Amino acid sequence: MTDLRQRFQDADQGHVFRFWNELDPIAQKRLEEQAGQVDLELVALHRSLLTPGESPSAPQFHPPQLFPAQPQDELAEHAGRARTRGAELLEQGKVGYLLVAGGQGSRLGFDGPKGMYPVGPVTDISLFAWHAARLKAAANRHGHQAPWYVMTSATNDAATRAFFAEQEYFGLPKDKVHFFSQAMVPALDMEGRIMMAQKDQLFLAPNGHGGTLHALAQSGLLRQAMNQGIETLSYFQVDNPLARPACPLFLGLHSLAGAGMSSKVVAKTDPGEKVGVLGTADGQLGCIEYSDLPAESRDARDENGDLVFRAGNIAVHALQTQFVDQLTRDGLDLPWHLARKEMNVVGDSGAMETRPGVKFETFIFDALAKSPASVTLEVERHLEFSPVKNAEGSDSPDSCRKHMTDLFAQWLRVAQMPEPERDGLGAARLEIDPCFAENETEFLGRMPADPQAQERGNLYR
Ligand code: UD2
Repeated sequence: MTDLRQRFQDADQGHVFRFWNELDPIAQKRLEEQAGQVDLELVALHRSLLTPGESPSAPQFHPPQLFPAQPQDELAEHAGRARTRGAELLEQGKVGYLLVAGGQGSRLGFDGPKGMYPVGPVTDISLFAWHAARLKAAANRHGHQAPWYVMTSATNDAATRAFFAEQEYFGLPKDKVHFFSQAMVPALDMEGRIMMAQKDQLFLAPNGHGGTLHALAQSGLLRQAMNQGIETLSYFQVDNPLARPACPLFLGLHSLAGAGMSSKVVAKTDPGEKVGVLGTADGQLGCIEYSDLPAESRDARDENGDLVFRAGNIAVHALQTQFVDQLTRDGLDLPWHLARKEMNVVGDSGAMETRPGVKFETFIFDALAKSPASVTLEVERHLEFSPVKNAEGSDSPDSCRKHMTDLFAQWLRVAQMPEPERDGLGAARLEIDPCFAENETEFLGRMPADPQAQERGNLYR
């Protein structure tokens, strides 16, 4: 303890123990354990980032080469080959699924892991259950149940594991679901001092989805996956129930290109939409923050009238296990991003107060710059992207239910089935289990040969 205190003192973080004498032995132990895990060198690095250095000259941005959503001619032929290749990878057990669910979901205002949020318009099943249903559907289709790696963080790990256990792993084999937890890093005040959430607790926050790679390697799961012959990790976010992690086209394109990391994007149609876009900055592929893109680039259109910088990041990636192994072997070096926020912390007097502070995160898409080759596949937004992020408005449960309704209603229309009535927000009690059908073609294929519309209607769930 003396040694620990000394190290904090030397790092100018001794204030962390300022309430020590008020704490009971259990609280003292808790604080000691938490402090013992802090990487003070990293904290010093974070502190140095609070003082902005010389601002680098504005980088040259260029749009990435896109594989189009509607390929023609040779590209259509290539897409055909890619689909076959992707399906082979899935059948041969060379793909593992990687879900990131370590975030705090504070914008949604839901008390619990975001993956527990009910999104099924009829069944109210959770985001986790939706994803699980897709993975089950993929296993049925490709004859192989791939492992599912679920990243949590200290804020939601226990609750996530308990939910999966309580829900019996949503019908997936328990031994195919693996949890691992990302690291937490202390938030700092504007002077670079570690903030306290309680007198016996540091203010810790997950280290960003860039932390996935290191956490996966450290947990031993990366090695395990490689030993099992898994070559590609299909990465997706918990907040998007339309994500399709078992996409033969994407996996196949990625594989045929010999890429280390690839991405799916959707076309941004409104220049003002606040999403990052994929592009190159000084020749390196990455995600350019909305705020970093100069107005003339943001609004620029090509000869077809499409936005030049339209590759909206939906945070769906394919990553080679070999690539992740190489990246993490010598310590992964992703840039740190700073998020300035108002935080509820213990002040010097010991009372709770709201103070400005900074959280530190790395982002997975910064690994794109390190990939020797990469595919950027444009997909249709209404088919693959409707995240649940905010409590209301855009990217909310309401907008997601509406988008799900639009999608499923479209399949009903093509099958000449009656559509259920919509509510004032455009959503309906309409839900199609991914295990029944994941797309329009599959849906039509599953319809009885000679049904009356009414009978078909009975298939609603
Ligand atoms: C992210 C992307 C944005 C766009 C959008 C698509 C960033 C900075 N921006 O925006 O460009 O692609 O997603 O939906 O990523 N997570 C963790 N651990 C963490 C932080 C996040 O697991 O430490 C997970 C989180 O559970 C969620 C996902 O990453 O599934 C996205 O996190 P977010 O909500 O902070 O990202 P957002 O919406 O700002």
